[in-house]
Amino acid sequence: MADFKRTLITAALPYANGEIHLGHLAGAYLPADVYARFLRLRGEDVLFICGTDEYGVPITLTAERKGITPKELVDRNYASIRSSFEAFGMTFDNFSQTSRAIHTETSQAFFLDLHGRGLLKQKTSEQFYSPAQDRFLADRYIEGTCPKCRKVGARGDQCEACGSSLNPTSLIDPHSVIDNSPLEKRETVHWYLPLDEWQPALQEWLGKHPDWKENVLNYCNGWFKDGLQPRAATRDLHWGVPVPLPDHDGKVFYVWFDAPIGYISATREWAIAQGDPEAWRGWWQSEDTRLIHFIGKDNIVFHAIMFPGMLMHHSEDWVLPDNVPANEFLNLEGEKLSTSRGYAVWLPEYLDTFSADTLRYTLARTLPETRDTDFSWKGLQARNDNELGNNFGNLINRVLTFAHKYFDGKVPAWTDDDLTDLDCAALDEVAACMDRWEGHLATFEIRAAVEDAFAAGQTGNRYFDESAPFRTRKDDLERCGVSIAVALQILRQICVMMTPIVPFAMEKVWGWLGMETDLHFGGLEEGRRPLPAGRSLGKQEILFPRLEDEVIEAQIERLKSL
Ligand code: B3M
Ligand code: ZN
Repeated sequence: MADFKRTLITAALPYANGEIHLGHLAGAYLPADVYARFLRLRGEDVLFICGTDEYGVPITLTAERKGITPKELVDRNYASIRSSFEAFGMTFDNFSQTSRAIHTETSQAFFLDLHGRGLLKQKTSEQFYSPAQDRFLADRYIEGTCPKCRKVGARGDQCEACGSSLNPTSLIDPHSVIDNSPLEKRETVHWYLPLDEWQPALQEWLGKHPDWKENVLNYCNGWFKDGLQPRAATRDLHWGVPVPLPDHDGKVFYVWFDAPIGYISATREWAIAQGDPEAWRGWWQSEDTRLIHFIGKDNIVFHAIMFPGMLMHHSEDWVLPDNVPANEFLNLEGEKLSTSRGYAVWLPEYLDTFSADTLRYTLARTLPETRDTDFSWKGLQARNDNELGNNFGNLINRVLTFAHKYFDGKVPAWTDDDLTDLDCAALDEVAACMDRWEGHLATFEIRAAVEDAFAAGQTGNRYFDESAPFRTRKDDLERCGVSIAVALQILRQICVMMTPIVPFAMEKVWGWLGMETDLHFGGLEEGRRPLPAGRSLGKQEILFPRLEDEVIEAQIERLKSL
């Protein structure tokens, strides 16, 4: 890997058509946030960018249904998504919207750069148009009579009755699913990204990234094998970034053309807010910047193929993604999530009753890093009670309680010479866990990193039992003090390891340990060093209260009723 000075992290822009659910969190947002927090702990220069993706047909339909404008809808959803992300502990440096002027300007300039150099293909085709609604319709909004089995109600892409896959222009009596209005064929012109022509360059570039996750490389190689097809960059629609060419009223960018450019717009917006409008270039146009896109698997083609192709063929030199650590899907109680039937756990509702840390921990333990995984409420309860509570919470509680009760709430006096084999073995083991933890996070293996932290917690608890300060305090208070000092050092390392996972709780622990460095910026270094004797410790409280069966059962029942 080349040397780099800074890391630009992006998380997929959530579509502003509804709330965030656990599938989104497990796919992109939690891993991105854990990684960003990890790099900041190491003292690295990080910029973490996100925002809502606000254009496209589904948004216009939801807005119509609610009797509001698309802009009103996305502004509402933006505010709600932003606040639940914040309560979940996401640490974006900027969370923007693609409906803002800066994005219109940025994406139009990008389009004009490609278009002005003749790189976009212009093609005329026939598409269905609703005169009543004055709009062109995408295939999935077209219905008609099946030309094969003559049943009514066949979709533009498929007839459910006979199973034939259809082309919308072959439907008899085509009409709009939205309002039943009759449709007519009209000619329309569009611009396409020539991904077919870009394939060799993309393949060569991807060939230089054998280190990417296997699932991501497999998807990409599959598309290459089938041969990339040109992809539309524009649409006939009124809600979107207008195509910046004369005589093209009613044409906007295809949402997947403008959305990735949203990462750039959001970085520009951040730079302006910093009072240094050109600062975005250091993140996008500099050789020593690393770009990492966190996404779910359904977005791979756009981030690993389409957007890099766009960046590569722009006239300026852009940073290309250094990695695209995409996750697979999270299922819910053994079933696929379905937003259309409401089969999901929504973040704002979750946060009404439960803690962000418990969810972050549970998801981090079950992230679909290499294959689809399952979230269950019983699993969450067990992770909270048995792991957060009994392993981490217990260690934190017993060590601090002891220090307050017998050592005046201070780190007991100790020197290196006081350390026994048992002490050294425990410290070495935890240091080894921490090295593994660091290696795992650096390669996006978050589940494994949490296991390392968990193992350190087990080591800490075992050490406490074996060094038995509850016995030595009666006949050898000095030895007892050394054990507590060692246990406190273990605690501090665990606190660092757990910070990206359960940041709300660990911030408290860091305070109780009386740390000097900001835990979130550069705390890793301090966390590795022994705690100075005599430091005053804060009074602890319960960090991970147990979850009652009733509240868990209620959630399970809710899902069953859907
Ligand atoms: N809005 C995610 C989705 O709705 C999509 C991500 C855009 S990232 C540039 O599937
Ligand atoms: Zn049919």
